[in-house]
Amino acid sequence: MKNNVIKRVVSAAIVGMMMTAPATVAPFVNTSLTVSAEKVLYTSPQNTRDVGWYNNYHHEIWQADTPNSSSMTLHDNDGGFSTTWKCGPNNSKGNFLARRGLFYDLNNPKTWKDYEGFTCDFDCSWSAGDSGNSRICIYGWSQNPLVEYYIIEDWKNWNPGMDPSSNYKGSVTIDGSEYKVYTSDRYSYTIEGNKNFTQYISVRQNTRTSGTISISEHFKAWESMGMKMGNFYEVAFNVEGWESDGQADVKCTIKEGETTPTPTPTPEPDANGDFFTGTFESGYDNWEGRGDASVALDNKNYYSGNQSLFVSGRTSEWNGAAIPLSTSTFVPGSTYSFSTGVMQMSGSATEMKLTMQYKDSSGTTQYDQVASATASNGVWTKLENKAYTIPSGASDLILYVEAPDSLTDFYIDNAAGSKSGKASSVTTGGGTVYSSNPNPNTNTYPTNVCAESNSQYHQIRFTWDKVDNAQNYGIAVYLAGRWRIQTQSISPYTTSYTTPKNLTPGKSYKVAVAAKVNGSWDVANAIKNAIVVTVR
Ligand SMILES: [Ca+2]
Repeated sequence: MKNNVIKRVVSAAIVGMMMTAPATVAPFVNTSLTVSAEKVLYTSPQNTRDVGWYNNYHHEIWQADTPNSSSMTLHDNDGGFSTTWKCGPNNSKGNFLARRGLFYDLNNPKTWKDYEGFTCDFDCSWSAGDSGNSRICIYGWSQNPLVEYYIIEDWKNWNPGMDPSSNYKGSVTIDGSEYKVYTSDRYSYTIEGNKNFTQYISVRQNTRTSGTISISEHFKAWESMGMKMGNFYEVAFNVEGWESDGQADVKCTIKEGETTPTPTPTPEPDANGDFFTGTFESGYDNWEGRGDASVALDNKNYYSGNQSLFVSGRTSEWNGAAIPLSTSTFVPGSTYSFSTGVMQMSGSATEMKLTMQYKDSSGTTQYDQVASATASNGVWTKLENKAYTIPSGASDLILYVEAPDSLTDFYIDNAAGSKSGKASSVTTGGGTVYSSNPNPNTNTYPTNVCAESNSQYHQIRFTWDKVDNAQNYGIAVYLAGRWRIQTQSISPYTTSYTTPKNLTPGKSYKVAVAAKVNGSWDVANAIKNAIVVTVR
């Protein structure tokens, strides 16, 4: 009687998987596995299942609709097993399942909460052919309500979340990855006979073949989504194939009474709140050319320090400068600040953009805008997004700078990936641009000072050439044997000064224009360049 019940469990699982599974594609070449263990189980068309207890773990191997044989070898030193299955392609509807774990049987008065948590440490090396589909997962049942559940860690070709009849319930982050959660209502064989029941399914987005599965964290998440778990029947590590051939060797320990393991420490930013910075003072800082573009260090244009990264040779708008990012540092679903200074000298303004390239959970490459700004010609410009969330399920992250409307060369400096909320060190308009500042260290006073006297208003307007890095300009007048400051608060963005009206016509003045650079006034050179002007 009990055997019949268990067979129905297996059948229900497989029926669920069969409904929308893809067709057979190609054969699979099997290879052998070597493990040491004491108990070996076989299935064949004449003997389709074997079930029982061994070393306090409950196991089952089962096959259907295949002319071939499969095997399951129970590890002696842990709760794992190895298995080799052949149930496809063969023009069959072959199904296979091998599982081993903790078994509590029907009408167990306890729920999962009474066991104070379940975890599974596992390490599974496995492969499966291109035909059919296959998966490795935590699997089990509970009653009241009647639920068949899956926590799928890795899969090939298809998973139940792809079934159009499944209901997407949301996502949850457990054990360092997003899991997408589905339910699926079914009518089939169950542990209680032919009945309506519901499948609960968590599908890991960053699939893996080893680690610790916080099983009861899924139960908790499911219940928070309204997916109730009742009387606890079973929890097992399961290897499944549908019209597939494959092999697996899983080292596995399922623990009762354990909750979430110690979480893997998330990398912390440095004392400045940065995970990476691109200063280009001593190298490329992991940035590289993207597409046909190449990168080089430049010591004439820079936002800070003495160098920037020069990007040239772009043949498409998406070419630029790129840096690969690790998902263990930039965790999908978490939020960070990304920024850089950019500068281009195409002769006109153009849009500059910071973009995240990534693969989504289905393996499709996506491009997500992080920040964008119009960069004026020859002006260091800030690209910044202080709260950018890495898309959930993303992998293969690449952050890059592009000019979507121009093939211009450009420069980047002060690039940073930082904790969420951190502001860029770049201020648009700052930094050093070579073309307008050929000799920044000696140009500390205005040259080409000119004066124009207005005879209607009896006032004088002074003009001069711009001093790069000027913080202020000032005007001094030589009166009664000494220089007197007229003003020292003229904006560095202005290169002219107009006196008050109604000065005395015919009177002459000696006037000097000075600049404040790096906190000091170069008065001596200003006086050397003083001019004499007469009021009209
Ligand atoms: Ca720099």
